[in-house]
Amino acid sequence: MVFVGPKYNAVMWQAELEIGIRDRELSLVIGDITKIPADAIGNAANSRLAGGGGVDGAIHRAGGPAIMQELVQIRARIGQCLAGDAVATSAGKLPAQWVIHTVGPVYGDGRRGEPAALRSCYERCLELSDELGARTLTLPAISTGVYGYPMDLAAKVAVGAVASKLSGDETRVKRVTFVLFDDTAFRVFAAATLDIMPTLAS
Ligand code: AR6
Repeated sequence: MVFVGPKYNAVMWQAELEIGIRDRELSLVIGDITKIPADAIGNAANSRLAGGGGVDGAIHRAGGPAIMQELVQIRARIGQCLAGDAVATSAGKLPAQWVIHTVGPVYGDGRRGEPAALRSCYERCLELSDELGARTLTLPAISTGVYGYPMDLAAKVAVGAVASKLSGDETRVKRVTFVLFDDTAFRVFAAATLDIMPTLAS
């Protein structure tokens, strides 16, 4: 499928969607985030930065113990990482230079600040990427697993936050890729992306 309009263009294959925003790119793929090379990889962590299951477990398993050693030092310094914030470590054996560990909100009823905290996760990942000098960033669907954020609501927040950063003047990140774990998540994120495209700067 090819979409072309005065303000945007996009190409969608069966399991990949790319859209251009200014001279940058936002893309979606289905896959395992630990296998896809990028300058920085986003991780859906917990506030104790203690590792866990889901994408966090996969990142620590694939990256090796160096990542946790750095997190222990960060924890000693800052105590905990609050929902909506993020910290960065090196990436161990992952095909990346850095892992950006962000803490998504646990979803309650959606009226306890969850959307703002989730949006902040993505914004902080972009901001830390800029501080580190990362030009490419992969991101999972934060909070949509153990933390229970409904995928359709999370997709709107995630895509909106990242597209808005890529539309702005501040970031030097060139490509952000959402790595979705299955076909359903991909379709939901693709729908959210296509929904906001008409509002984006070319
Ligand atoms: N690559 C890409 N996406 C993945 C992968 C992977 N390898 N593995 C899972 N996902 P979750 P959360 C998807 O539970 O909801 C941990 O224990 C998954 O299908 O990993 O933010 C932490 O330590 C889902 O769509 O993160 C925290 O305690 C998405 O990643 C807690 O879970 C996020 O699911 C964080 O919960």
